[in-house]
Amino acid sequence: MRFALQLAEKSLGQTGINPVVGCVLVKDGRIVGIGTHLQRGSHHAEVHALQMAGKEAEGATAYVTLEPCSHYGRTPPCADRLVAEKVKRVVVACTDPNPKVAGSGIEKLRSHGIQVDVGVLEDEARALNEMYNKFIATKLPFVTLKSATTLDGKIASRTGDSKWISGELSRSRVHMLRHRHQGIMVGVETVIADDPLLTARLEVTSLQPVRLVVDSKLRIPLEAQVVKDRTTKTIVLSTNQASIEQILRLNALGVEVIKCGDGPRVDLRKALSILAQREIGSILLEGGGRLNGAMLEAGLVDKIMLFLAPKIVGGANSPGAFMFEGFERMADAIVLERMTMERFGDDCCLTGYPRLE
Ligand code: AOF
Ligand code: ZN
Repeated sequence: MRFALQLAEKSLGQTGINPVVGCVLVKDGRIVGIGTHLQRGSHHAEVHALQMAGKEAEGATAYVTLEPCSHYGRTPPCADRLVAEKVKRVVVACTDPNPKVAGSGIEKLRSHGIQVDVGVLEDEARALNEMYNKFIATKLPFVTLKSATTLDGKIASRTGDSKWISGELSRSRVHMLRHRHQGIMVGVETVIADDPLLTARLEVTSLQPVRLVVDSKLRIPLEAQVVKDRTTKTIVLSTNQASIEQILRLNALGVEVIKCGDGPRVDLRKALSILAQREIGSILLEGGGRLNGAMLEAGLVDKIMLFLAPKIVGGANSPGAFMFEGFERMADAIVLERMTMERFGDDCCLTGYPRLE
């Protein structure tokens, strides 16, 4: 199962709104087939492993990181295929939260006399699909807020200088994070201040997430890199008050504008729900402080990754990573759970999950 989880992990970022899944087939003490789900619409993990095993699948044990599916989606049910290939036993890490599956895959296998054991390395398997789990259950994208700050919580100096806060190792980690999300979101102030490219730049060519800019008044400069660069698509999230002339100018440059709500500000929940309908199931939120604050206040942030650089820049008005009105009482503060810490050179990365009441 550990090996199956490793296989699944390698596909993070390339299955879209589908889960990552790994499968290992074992017979008479030997691995006879392995598989991982590589892309939405192509074979599920079990099918790859069964095809590799051929005749050896009969009587084998399948280790699968997610309950085999029982429904016709873009591909036929894996449970049927495991039955047809006469697999003897199936070991499952965790059940599939997809309402179309939700235990029925396991039931189907058992009803055909296959021994099924559930719950091996369950926590690891669930954590691996945290984005999928949220999306399939809520039809909202999973949002990871990533920020790099000084020890005093600043994302720029008092003059607005921000290059660079974190070190090279942290920054290359961020490109992997970009690869693993379907969208990268920033506020228009970040585009105006930093003119970022917002692409995933790894040592090898990688998939590119969609760029999402929250911009209620369509202030985005037409010469911004996210407008001019063609590496990936850019979507601007605005409001019904957006000027039609500016929308047409952006459209002419290949940028789509989506109106999210009638108010003076972008309705962030509505924006996320529209993006989910377009099959964007995961978003890396990269600031700035005001958008981070608004997303947090709206309860739309699922995970926070804070890269802390060993620097203190000071400045009473230097921008912070989380800017919102704030709470009167400490007892009302947003609390993070399941905190972990990693090191990237001299930077620390703190990861946690805001407790959603
Ligand atoms: C499995 N093994 O490797 C995966 C599963 O549209 P489809 O056919 O790709 O189906 C997608 C659904 O199938 C997805 O929401 C989840 O319930 C399940 N994914 N199941 O047995 C796999 N990727
Ligand atoms: Zn399947």
